[in-house]
Amino acid sequence: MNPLNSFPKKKKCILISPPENGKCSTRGVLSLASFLEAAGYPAGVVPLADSMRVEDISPEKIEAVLSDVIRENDPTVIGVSCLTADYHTCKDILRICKQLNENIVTLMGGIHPTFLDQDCIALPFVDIVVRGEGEWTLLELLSALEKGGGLHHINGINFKENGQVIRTPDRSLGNLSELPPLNFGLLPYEFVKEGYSYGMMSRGCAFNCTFCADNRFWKGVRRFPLSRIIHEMETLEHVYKSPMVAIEDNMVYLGSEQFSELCREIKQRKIRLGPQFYVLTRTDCIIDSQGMKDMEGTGICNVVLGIETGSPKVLKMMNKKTSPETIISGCEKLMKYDLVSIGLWMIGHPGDSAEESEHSLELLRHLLDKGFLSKANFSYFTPWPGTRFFEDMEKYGIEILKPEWSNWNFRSKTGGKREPVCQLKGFSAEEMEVYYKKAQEIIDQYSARPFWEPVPGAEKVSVSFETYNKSVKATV
Ligand code: B12
Ligand code: SF4
Repeated sequence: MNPLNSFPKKKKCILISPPENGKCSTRGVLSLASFLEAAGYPAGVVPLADSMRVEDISPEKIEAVLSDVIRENDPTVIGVSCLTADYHTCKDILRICKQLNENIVTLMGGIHPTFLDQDCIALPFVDIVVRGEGEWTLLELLSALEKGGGLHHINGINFKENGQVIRTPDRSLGNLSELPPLNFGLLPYEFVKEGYSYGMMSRGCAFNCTFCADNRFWKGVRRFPLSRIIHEMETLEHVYKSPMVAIEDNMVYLGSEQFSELCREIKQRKIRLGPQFYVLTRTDCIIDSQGMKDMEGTGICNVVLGIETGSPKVLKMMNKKTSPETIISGCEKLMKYDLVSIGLWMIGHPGDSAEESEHSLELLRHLLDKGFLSKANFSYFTPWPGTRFFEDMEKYGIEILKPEWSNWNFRSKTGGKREPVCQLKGFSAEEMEVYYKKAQEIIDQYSARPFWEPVPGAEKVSVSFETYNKSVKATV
């Protein structure tokens, strides 16, 4: 297939990535469209960030893009992929679609509508909500819509019929080996070239941290064949001259046989990766073995670790299954290899307090001082939909301070400045901010800001992966 074939024919199903995603080739919509195309159903992806910056999003700009897309393709269905932070824009997108052509069937899918399906289907301009994994549901849905039959037999959706909302049973997960590698040709060529693309070798997570809904969403871990990510890495490098920037699996077992195999393939095939290439993992998922040595020479240089806190009490509350001791030993293992370790930390999880945050900062200082950790990044706890905290805020003493979903975004809108969206009984937002500031001071004392963070004195610069990408591209 010609990878440069963006929109050569009319696309009956258009999938939209909202502008908040920036110049990121988001895998949700791309996987859906690649699956549909491979099944012979013409599908296209419209990344709205190709036409507007996050700072300039407006209904008028969205309408201008959508009216062109609708005129050129005359689609049957338009779907949008929705996170919590971009829900407001996703609503605008589907409202405008209906205004432009009321016959278009509008779909909302992604993590936010999966957990708040009743809210989303209640919107007058949303026809169908798709819950959970989308590929097989969407294909069945399009085939049913084409045949003009009912939708009752399709699992994993909410739809409207005679003024009633029907919620079909949850769908079981699909067989990942049926999914083709992502077809980046379904995105505009320049978008992929100028933007950034990440890879994934699996779906789901083996852990079940309280603050994260990924396990509830994906229900355990499934792996893709290794050939899939290799194919994507090679396509991005050779066709787009835009090497992959990261592996965004929830957790990768560094040093495992599977990961070593990937490393060996990267070296054997001489695949070039983005200069700040990173993988995400946990401190207890590092296997000190030959596999770790195999990473040498691959171009994987950053390991991002979900550390969260140094407080044993809060780690327990998080069901993180780690302790300060395992965190230290995991970081120590990494130190032996020529890798930059970047710890992600959180302030304000239920159970946290001024006293517990002191323990957290103690561990941070220890890790940085010993050189066990190279960089660190702090964010505030957010009670995401799909977690127990969202479902029962009162029980956990959570008080929401920023009810607007659009504020549930740590980066783009505040130009890098992070603010808590909630506070706890016994740990106020002001106190959290004090600890955030203290953490930042420690980080700066050790020059330990990760590559995507602004340097001190440049706080006004909007920090996003675009900033990262510019710096990456400058060095490619
Ligand atoms: C890469 C990534 C990003 C990328 C791309 C985001 C994106 N929209 O894909 C970028 C850097 C832009 C990003 C930004 C943010 N992210 Co992010 N990100 C991820 C990550 C690590 C992987 C996403 C991914 O590719 N998943 C794999 C694909 C295949 O799954 P999927 O997108 O869910 O799509 C499937 C289904 O949901 C469904 N589906 C999805 N859309 C649609 C649409 C239709 C029509 C249909 C039918 C089906 C359907 O079908 C798809 C295929 O099965 C996830 C964690 C994770 N493991 O999912 C966090 C995650 C999505 N991010 C999260 C967060 C919090 C953020 C930020 C708020 C962080 C910040 N900056 O403050 C921002 C929000 C930006 C915004 N859009 O407003 C949370 C979202 C929580 C929530 N309730 O919204 C997650 C779940 C991490 C977590 N556990 O907390 N992120
Ligand atoms: S926070 Fe990370 S390790 Fe914990 S459940 Fe979520 S993805 Fe898994």
